[in-house]
Amino acid sequence: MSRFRRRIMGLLCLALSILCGCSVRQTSVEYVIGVSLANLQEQWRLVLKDELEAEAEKYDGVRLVITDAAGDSEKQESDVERLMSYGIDLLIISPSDVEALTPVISRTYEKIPVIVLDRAMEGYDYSLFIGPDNDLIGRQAGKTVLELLAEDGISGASVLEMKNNSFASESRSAEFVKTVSESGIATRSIDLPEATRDCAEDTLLASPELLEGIDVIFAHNDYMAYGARLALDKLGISGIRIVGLDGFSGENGGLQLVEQGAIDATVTCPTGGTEAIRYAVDIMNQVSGIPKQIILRSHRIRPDNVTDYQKESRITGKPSVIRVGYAQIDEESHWRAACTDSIRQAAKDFDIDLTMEFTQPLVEEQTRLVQKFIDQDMDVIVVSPVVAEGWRPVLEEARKAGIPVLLVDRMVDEEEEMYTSFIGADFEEEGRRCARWLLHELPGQPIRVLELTGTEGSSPAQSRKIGFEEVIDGEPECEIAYSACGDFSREEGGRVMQEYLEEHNWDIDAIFAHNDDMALGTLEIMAEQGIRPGMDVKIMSVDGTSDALVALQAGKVNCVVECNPLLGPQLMKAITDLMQGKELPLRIITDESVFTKDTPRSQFQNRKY
Ligand code: GYE
Repeated sequence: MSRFRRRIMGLLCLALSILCGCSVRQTSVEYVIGVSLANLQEQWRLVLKDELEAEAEKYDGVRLVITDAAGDSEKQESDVERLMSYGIDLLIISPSDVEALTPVISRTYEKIPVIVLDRAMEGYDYSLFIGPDNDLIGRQAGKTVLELLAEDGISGASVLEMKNNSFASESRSAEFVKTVSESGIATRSIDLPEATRDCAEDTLLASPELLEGIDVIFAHNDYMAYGARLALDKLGISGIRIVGLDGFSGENGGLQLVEQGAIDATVTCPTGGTEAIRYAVDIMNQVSGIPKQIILRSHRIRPDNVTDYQKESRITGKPSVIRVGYAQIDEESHWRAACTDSIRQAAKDFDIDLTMEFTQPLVEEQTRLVQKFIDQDMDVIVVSPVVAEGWRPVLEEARKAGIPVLLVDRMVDEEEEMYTSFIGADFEEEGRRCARWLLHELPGQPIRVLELTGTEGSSPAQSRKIGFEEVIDGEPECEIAYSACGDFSREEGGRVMQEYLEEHNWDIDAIFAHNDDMALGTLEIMAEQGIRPGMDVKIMSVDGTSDALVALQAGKVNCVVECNPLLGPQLMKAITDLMQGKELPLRIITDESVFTKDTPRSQFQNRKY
C-alpha cells in the first residue's frame, strides 16, 4: 500500500470517526513496520512484543503489524511474504531458525530495510542486527556459578544445567561449560521440551535423581529457574543454589525472584525491542550513521545489586554542557586523520565540550592522559587504545571515580564490565572479507601471501589476522609466506617491501595489508623492480581511504575493505544518550563495504575520507 493511499485511508478513518462522534487521535500513518516473531509462547518473546509496542506508541505516525510464526520456519517465511504484500516500509524479524529464514530475509532486504533481532544470520543481507552476545552471557553465568560456589566454600562441585535446545541456548551452554570446567566443575546438561516453569518443576519432581550430588542449578531462563525452586521446595531439598537467565522485571521475573531470594542470581538478556523501534524510525527517516550491529549489554544480577540495577537513570544530574576527554593516538595514517576530524566536527554539532589530546603510540602515555582526564573530573572519557593490553589499572580508576569510559576505533583486552561501550568495526570480518576475495579471485591455485601487519598488539592487527587466517585455513594451497609489521604507516609498509625484495627473489602472489597506507607504501618500490602491482601481484587492504580507492580504480590495488573512520556522529549520539540515562549497547559495530573493480562507480563518489 503506497504512502499516499495510506494517508487517504487514514483521512477516511478520521472522517468516519468524526461522523460517528468518536474522539480520535490524528491517524495519519507515516510508516508501517512489519514485525515477524518466531513465536509468542516463550516469555522472552512476549516481553519483546511488549517492548516493541510500547516504544512504537511513542511515535504518532508509526504502526506495527505483528505476526506469530508459532515456532514454524515455513510459516514465518509466509508471514514475511504476507507482510510484504501489505506494503510495509520496514521489517523487524526475530527468526525462528536463522538459517532457514536467511533466503527470505535477503530477498526482503533487496526491497525494504530489515532489522534482525536476537539471532545473527550469516552474511550481511540486512540493515541492522540487534542482539545480545550469547557467548558472553554463557561466560557471565559460569562466572556467577563459580562465585556462588566460592562463597559456599565448595570445590569439585557439580552443576545441573537445564537448557532448551534453541540457537541461543547452545552457544550460551558451550561457553558456560567451558568457563566452569576450567575450575573443575562438572556439568550435567538436560534439554527440556518446553522452556517453562511447569516443565522444569515437573521434570525434577518426576526425576529427583537428577539432583543427586548437585550443588548448583543453572537454568537457561528465569521461568525454568523458578520451576526448579518450586521443585526443590516440594522435595524438601535445601542448599542447592539456582542461577537463571533473562532478568526481566515484573511478576515472577528474574529480578523479583532474586530480590525475594527464590533464586540466587540471574544474567540479563535484553530483547532489543526498544532499540529496534528507535533505529527503525531513524532508518525510515534516513538518519546517517546507522550501525550494522548493536550488541546489547548483559548484566550479572545478585541480591547486592538488583535494586541499583533497576534504577531508571544510571547517570544522575545531566550537566548543562557535557565535558569529554578523548585520548587519541598521534596521526599515523590517513584513516586516523579522518577519524579525528569526524570526532571534532561531531562534538561541535552535538554541542559537546571536547578535549582531544594526542599521545605517542605508547599505552603508558595514553593511560597517563586518561588519568589526567580522571583528575579533571571529565563527564565522559573516550579512548582509541593503541594496543589491547595494559588498560585495567586506569579503567579501575575511572570506575572508582564514576566516570564512564567509551572505547572508539580499537578494543581493549579487558572484561566487558571495565568499559561502557565500544564503537568501531568488526575487524575479524574485515580480515575474512580480504581472504574470501582472494580465494574467489585466485581459485584452486597455490597462493603465497605477504602480510603487512598493523601496530603490534593492537586489536585491528590482531583481529584482521585472525579473520584472514580463519578463511585461508581451509585452503592448503594458500599460505602466509611472509609477515612483517608495517605499523599502519605508508613509510613502514614500504620499508617492509624493500627488505623483502633485498632478501628474497620475488615469489609472492598476493599482499594482505592491514591498512591502505601500508599497501600504498609498497607500490612504487615494487614498480621499480618491474613488478606490476594489481597485475603480477594481487593487493588487498583495509580502510577505504580515497588514495586507496584511486589506486583501485587505476588497477594497482585489487580489493579495499572499508573500515569506517567517521565514528564522530555515533560517538556523540552515544554520549548524549548516556548522559540522558540510557544504557548503551556493549558494542556498536559500523556498517562497511568492500570495493573491487566490479564496484559501481557511483559508490566511489561523495566519499568523506
Ligand atoms: O585501519 C589504520 C589506523 O585503528 C581501525 O588504525 C584503526 C586502524 C586503521 O592506523 O589505518
